[in-house]
Amino acid sequence: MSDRTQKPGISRRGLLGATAGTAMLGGMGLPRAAMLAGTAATLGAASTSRAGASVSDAHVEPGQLDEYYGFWSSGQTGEMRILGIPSMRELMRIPVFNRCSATGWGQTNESLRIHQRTMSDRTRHFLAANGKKIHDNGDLHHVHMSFTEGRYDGRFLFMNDKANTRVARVRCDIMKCDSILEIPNAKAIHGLRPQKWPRTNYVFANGEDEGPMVNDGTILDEPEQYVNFFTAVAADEMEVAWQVMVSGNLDNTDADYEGKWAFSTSYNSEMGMNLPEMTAADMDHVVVFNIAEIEKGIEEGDYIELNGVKVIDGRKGVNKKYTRYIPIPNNPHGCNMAPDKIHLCIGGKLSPTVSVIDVRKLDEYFENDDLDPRFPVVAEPELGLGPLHTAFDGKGNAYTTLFLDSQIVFWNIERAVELYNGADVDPIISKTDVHYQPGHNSTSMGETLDADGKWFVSMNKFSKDRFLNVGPLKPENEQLFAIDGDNLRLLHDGPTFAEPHDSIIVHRSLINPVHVYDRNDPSWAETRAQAEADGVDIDDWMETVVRDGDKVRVYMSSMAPNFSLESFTVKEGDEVTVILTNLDDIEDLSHGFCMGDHGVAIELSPLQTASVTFVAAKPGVYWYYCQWFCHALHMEMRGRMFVEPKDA
Ligand code: CUK
Ligand code: CUA
Ligand code: CA
Repeated sequence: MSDRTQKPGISRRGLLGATAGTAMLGGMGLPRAAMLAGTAATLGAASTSRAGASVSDAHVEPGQLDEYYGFWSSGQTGEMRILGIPSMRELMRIPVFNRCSATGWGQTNESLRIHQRTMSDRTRHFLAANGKKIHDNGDLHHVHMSFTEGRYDGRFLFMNDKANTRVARVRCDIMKCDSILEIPNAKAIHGLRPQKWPRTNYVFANGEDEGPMVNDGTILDEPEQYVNFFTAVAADEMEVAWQVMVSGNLDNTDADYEGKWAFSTSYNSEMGMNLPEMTAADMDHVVVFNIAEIEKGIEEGDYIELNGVKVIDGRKGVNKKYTRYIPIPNNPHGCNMAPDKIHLCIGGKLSPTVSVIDVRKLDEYFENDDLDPRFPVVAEPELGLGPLHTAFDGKGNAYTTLFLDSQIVFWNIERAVELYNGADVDPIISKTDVHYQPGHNSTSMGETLDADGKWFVSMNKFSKDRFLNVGPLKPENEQLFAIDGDNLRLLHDGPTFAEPHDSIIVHRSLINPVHVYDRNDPSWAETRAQAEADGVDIDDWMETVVRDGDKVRVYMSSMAPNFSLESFTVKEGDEVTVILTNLDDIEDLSHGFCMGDHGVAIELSPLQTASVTFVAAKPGVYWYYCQWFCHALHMEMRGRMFVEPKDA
């Protein structure tokens, strides 16, 4: 065993002892100023990379269309966003885990069904105790598209919710969320990636937080009894396929290009419950999941059933055919599979290194128990301070964010392997300042076999002085670069609201959304069934009010600038459901339905049906109106709800 494999990079103590240690510790409990002090040096250099940039490269003239879609997470905002690349224009926000005032997401019956389909009784109970029907927040870190044979197939986007342990799916034809899956057993779904090969049959999802296997209060502060869960979601059905119980926690994940492996980083192999404990070991690990063996284990009954899920025991040393734990320094974070189909890059975070795993060595690694635990590691270049995530250009190069150095390091994978084997080469091609503190980065098509090495986005966590001051809460800053020979040329600063983590850049030829809804869209299938039971045709002009005990269903159509009903009457205390179809089939002619004083507002895009239910709690006259500007007489598109007193 070489020296390197025993003691990779510099030790944690060495790192923390250096000046940069101040910066890293700043992020771990010291005031933020201390952390930012670590990057002051990069401020002076801020303009150098800008000087040579030709802004025209990224300039998309008014009326011209971008060449790429960018699909963006939004962190604690809980939505997904669509940008145009290279213009960096924000094109749309897709509500997913959040409650949206504009579209009624989280309020329409159609969206509530999506939220509630897989909701556990436990969650229902929590929510009811807090006077809610659904979670209306989320923490959406990772958005990734479905693959067929290593290439984006334009069908779905998948995303995680760390806050409430969920996975959601967005249909790319209508760009709306069509499924939200609550993940049992696991806690805090963080890393998420679709299977790349042969297609996205699974979406892999990491539970970040440790807890007792059965979390019913019997076990509390006994971390030695805690476990963690890796989840494979069946992507077509949006159901949990299986889970693997693991040792340590799980952070980021990725999958290979052969459909054989999934990988997850762990920063808490120590199973520590506080910062000193979580950073105690020089080595944490990457868990390698052997997909075929796990599927076989499930088939052969080698699992326990926990909350309706088949769970394989893949804890360290329990059954080595399912999982292997590759030691990696030091609280690793990012986990990115290169489109060369060979190299997996792991960001060392507290270690200044990126560990490179050669997936071709994994068969032998699983078959042979006597190999060095770090046998699959084939390179570990020292790149700079705080390496987090790595993106690729399809030409054998890698681009790693250095959080502490506020830089992107552009390096060559093959040369890093040569260096590891003792050659006298420098894998680093160039370093570029970013502003400031980058987390994720992405390259155009970079996580697919179509990686084209054209555009690069650095998703920076701090913007500080880059924009007009807007008060103590600043936007994030996402910088667009052209990949230009050996350098990155800065073309654009893109301020963005809280707080995208990850993004993908997808060529527009792969995405083909519809312009208006298909009347047979499954989104409102249950609403259609209810209407049929009431003898109403939701494809036609509707002006029917159906009373069903103290439930009232109001069927209405919209066609600019009219609602089909200029008024309707209900009784105090009635539960009112308004079912609307927008019969306008003209592109971009959306209406809305907002019921004043009732907290009710929904979107009705062309040919869409949606419904909303509320209680008419107080007698009186209430105006409803169309809240999406649709016509010269948009203001006049309104009507009255009469709520009669109960005893009238
Ligand atoms: S994580 Cu945020 S910078 Cu949630 Cu992908 Cu690394
Ligand atoms: Cu219809 Cu505004
Ligand atoms: Ca650790």
